[in-house]
Amino acid sequence: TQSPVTVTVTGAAGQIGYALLFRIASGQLIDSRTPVKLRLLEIPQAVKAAEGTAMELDDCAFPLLESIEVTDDATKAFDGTNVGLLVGARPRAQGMERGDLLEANGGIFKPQGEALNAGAADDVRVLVVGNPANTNALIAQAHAPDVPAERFTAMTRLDHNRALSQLAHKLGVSVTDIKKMTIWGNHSATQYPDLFHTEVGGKIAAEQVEQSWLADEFIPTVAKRGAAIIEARGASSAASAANAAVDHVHTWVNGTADGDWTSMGIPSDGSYGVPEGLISSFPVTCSNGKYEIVQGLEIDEFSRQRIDASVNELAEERDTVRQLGLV
Ligand code: NAX
Repeated sequence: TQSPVTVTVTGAAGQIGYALLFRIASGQLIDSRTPVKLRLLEIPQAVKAAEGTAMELDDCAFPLLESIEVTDDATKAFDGTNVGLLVGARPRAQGMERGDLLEANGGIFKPQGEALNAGAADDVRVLVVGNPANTNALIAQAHAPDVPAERFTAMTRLDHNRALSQLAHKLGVSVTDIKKMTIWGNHSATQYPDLFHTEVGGKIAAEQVEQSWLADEFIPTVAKRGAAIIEARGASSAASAANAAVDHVHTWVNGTADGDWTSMGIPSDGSYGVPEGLISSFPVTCSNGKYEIVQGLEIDEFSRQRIDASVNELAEERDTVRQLGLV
């Protein structure tokens, strides 16, 4: 039989946690053969709610779910963990400056990085969902010097999936007809969804849409989709975010299809002029449990400006957390 995977979810009592845990427990994160041990990390005030979710997980009698532990202790939560899904974060309160937001999140992601460093399994993979996701991932990574840097990733898969659906609707095709979508940069309003390498029916997507649609509708719709969901639902994206987290880890572990790639926020190796070390979204292929940046793409002036704008924002965030002594 397959040895179990230990999965730690932070912010387990939150709305993404509620949509995510049942997907993981049913075997969708890795595959339908691998048993799962769940660790739910919450702050003390939310432990009771997380225990309620654990009761419901129990009541599903999932064949693959071996155990569930609920804790408010990061050291316990990350001990021996194979997959860390860092969902819990400090939301931006009204009137909060970016520096304050980054500082508040430093108080969460620094100790979680330390706990991962102390106890995580050798093969640990970390996905940061909690915003500002890229820079929170950078903070956690900085406090886990014994974990290879490339194991810290940030989620742009929701943006990627949003871009796939927007393009599919526009062209009247199925999402499965679309290959090689890319999100570049930060998971923020500056992100750049790139259609200049995306293929639909083997032809470049950017050549199948009007330039005005691409620049004035597609890019802003994808970048501002989170706000549109809040406006419509009265609450931020939850099930779609959980779905993207499952997709991200599943692809990382099981690989991308031949002739396709995905988008992941990963530590830059300097490719495409993105300063080394910044956690930025790139086009990546995955195989044998590892990801690799797709190389050799030609970047035109339109794309260059947009990638640079988002990467500059990431560099500013890094400067801010440096000044705060968080990295
Ligand atoms: P909720 O506010 O519903 O849940 C967050 C949970 O995290 C709460 O239960 C809270 O008690 C817990 N928490 C806070 N600090 C913690 C800590 N130190 N340790 C453990 N748990 C802690 O938010 P939810 O809607 O679930 O969203 C979670 C995060 O995902 C937010 O930061 C949100 O901005 C971010 N998102 C990121 C997305 C992405 O694409 N990268 C998209 C969706 C989402 O907006």
